[in-house]
Amino acid sequence: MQSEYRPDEVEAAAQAHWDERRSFAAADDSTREKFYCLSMFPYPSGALHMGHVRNYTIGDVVSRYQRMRGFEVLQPMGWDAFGMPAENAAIERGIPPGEWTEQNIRYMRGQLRRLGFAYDWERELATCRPDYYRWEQWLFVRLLKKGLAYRKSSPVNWDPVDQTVLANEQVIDGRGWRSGALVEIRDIPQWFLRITDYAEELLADLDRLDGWPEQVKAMQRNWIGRSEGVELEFEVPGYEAQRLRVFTTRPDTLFGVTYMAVAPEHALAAQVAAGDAALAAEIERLKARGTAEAELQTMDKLGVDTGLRARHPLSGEELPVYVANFVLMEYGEGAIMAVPAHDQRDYEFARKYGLPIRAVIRPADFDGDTQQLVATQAHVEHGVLVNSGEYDGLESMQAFDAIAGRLQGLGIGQRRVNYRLRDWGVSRQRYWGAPIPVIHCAHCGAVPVPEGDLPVLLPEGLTVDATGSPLPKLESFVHCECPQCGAPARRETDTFDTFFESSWYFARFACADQQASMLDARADRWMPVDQYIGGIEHAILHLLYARFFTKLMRDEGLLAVDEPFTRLLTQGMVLKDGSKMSKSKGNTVDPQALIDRYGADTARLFIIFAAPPEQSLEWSDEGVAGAHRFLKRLWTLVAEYLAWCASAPPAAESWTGLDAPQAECRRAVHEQLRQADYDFDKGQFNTVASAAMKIANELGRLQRPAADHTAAAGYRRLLDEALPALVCLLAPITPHITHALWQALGGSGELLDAAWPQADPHALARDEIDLVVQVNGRKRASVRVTADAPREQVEQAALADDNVQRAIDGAAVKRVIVVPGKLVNLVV
Ligand code: ANZ
Ligand code: ZN
Repeated sequence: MQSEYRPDEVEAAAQAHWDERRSFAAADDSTREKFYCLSMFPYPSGALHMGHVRNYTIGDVVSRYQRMRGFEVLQPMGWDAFGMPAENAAIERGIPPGEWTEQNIRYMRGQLRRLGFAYDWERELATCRPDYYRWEQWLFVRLLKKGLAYRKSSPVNWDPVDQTVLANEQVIDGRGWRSGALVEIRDIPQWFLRITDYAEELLADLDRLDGWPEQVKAMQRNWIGRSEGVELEFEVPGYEAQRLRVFTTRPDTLFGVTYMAVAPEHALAAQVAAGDAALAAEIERLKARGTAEAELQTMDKLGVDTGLRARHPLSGEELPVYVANFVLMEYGEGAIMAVPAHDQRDYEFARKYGLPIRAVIRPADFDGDTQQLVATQAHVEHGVLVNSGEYDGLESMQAFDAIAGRLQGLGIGQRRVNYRLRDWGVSRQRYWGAPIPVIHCAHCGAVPVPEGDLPVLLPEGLTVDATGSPLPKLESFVHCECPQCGAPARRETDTFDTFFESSWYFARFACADQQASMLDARADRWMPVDQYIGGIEHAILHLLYARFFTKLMRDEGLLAVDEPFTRLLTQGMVLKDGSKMSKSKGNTVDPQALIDRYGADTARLFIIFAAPPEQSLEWSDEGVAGAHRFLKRLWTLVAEYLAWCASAPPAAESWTGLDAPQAECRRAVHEQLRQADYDFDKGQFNTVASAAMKIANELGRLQRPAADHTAAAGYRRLLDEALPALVCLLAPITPHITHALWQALGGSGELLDAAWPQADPHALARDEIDLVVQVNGRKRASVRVTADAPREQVEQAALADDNVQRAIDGAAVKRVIVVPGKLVNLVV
């Protein structure tokens, strides 16, 4: 073996070796238990960034480890290849999005290969290819027929200068990112998936995901937002429907209602607008609010009085009815009973428009002036009812039941569960996505494309400009025949939200070559993913949609599992100088430069060693250099040992052939092996790396005897065991150098399939141990005895101690209790 560590040669040789043997092709029919390890696939943006490298290194370490533990491992990789950046690049550079994307895939695939990730490249997929997206078109058609997909009008951001729809992230401070024009909100018909039908199951099944971080489950619960409340009706004379229906989670505050409010899109608003042009204009203005959730929380609460009056169902009081921008049409009933004393939004609105604020809830331990409680803000906590007639003195929860029951009895209220979760709008007015397989016919309406006509191919090679998708302008794409009546018709030109693609790719990897169906039996062999790894930024939408699709596919009979990901690891950020590495901050480190300089193993080792996977990792050039120095030392340790072996005697025949320092060294090695095994199972890969470093240090520190010295045989026995164990321990983290060292050490078979090293309990046993000596239960001394000393010997040693003798003070010892390995208690 070469005396110098040359990473580029070592890494190229290892990779060639694996390629030749198809080492990472997962066998669908293996008799071994399966382990499916998946890292979130990347968007082919151009080049890997450090966050990718971290994500994929963690995934690779898990995969290689599970393989050494005897599993048949599947670790695939692919490309989340539709999306806006490709369109932007096309606009800026005049390259068709498909070309740009494929070019990036080629480069990034090369980078991933260079990093030595154990991917089954035979299953590689790119979501922009028809053999992938055709199946989501197929599924969509099935969902349409089941009523799980539907069309309705919904607001989008409209750029009046570029004449195009903008995504939320393209709206900056209310203006189009490119044109700078004030963005308008327009309602256009769009396609939706009925994820709300699955809200209950999506919520309930979170409780079964023991392998998910609590934080992620909490975010999902919150997003689904189940609330229990009451749906009730207020009489509104003069309103065509006569009754205004609202949803409230706080019927206990019913006597605190001082006004009503409806969304600007509500039928009541439309009615009053129809008869009053000035009012209509104001209501129109109230509609102009962003489609982004965060904005709704912080925006100014604005509204207008409709002139209509509602009647309070219990007190009979008259309440003004407003149109307000903070009431959402999509939630509950699109209308609210406003309780400004106990709801902060209602409070701000009431202050602004001079509406009364009436406290009806007080804290249980409060007997002052309740109106004082709401002098500066709403009092939102539960409490005890006041100013509420016969309900005074009840606790909020009791009052909830009592008032809900009363309303139900009057036939105007109903208990109801509501979800914050909205149906998923999957239409995007963009080019670089999967065409939505629908044809619009003047006679038949929206007709699904017949299964036999799928896929609807996305026309490639089109030039793109800032005016949005070229599809609606492409006559050859748009013009078609109605599949039902044969009349000339128009093809849908919206494409799917790119979350569509990432919602099922994990299942497709099981059978990526299947041309006849979306999934096949292999999906049941591999699913669920045993370990999923990715960024916390996907904690809500991607994971929710993936869970939803899994249930959709199950209900289509395509998949047997209820949940896609058994265990989830969300890796921490990569920081530099304390802040997240990002292009905008200009503090990135290019992984390619790192690999070019030090090789893949150094990059991998640094990333694993520098922090536990879930925590953020602070970049350190010093740390990288340190990782590299360690690998060089490791290489030298093995090279020098092998050179020494050439003239050394055979290894000692048993462990008794080790001298004292050697035996102590062996014990230290095995203690680290035990620790590493424990840590690896808990995902603490950083301490596995440090255990390996400690082992190397122990071995390096030990005196290497001259080949003709009596200690040589013991030394050889020690290193013949310890070096291969060390190599195995590091194999998942630094697979290339360990591959070379394993071969040099004459390891049998492939290192990839070598058994994960286990500590030998015999090696861990200490020769001598310290025992506590108690007299009548009080500690008096500690004595050193051999680990396997018989009882009499332990007794003798205890009695021989001066402190013990003093404590006994000449009394007769009545009883001796020995707890092996721990203590001796003398009872006098
Ligand atoms: C009266 C009330 C009093 C309310 C109070 C809250 C506190 P969650 O918990 O998220 O389900 N609400 C209902 N529909 C709405 C809509 N379309 N747009 C905006 N707000 C709406 O929230 C339910 C509460 O949000 C409901 O209970 C209602 O205000 C409001 F002290 O009714 B509440
Ligand atoms: Zn037709």
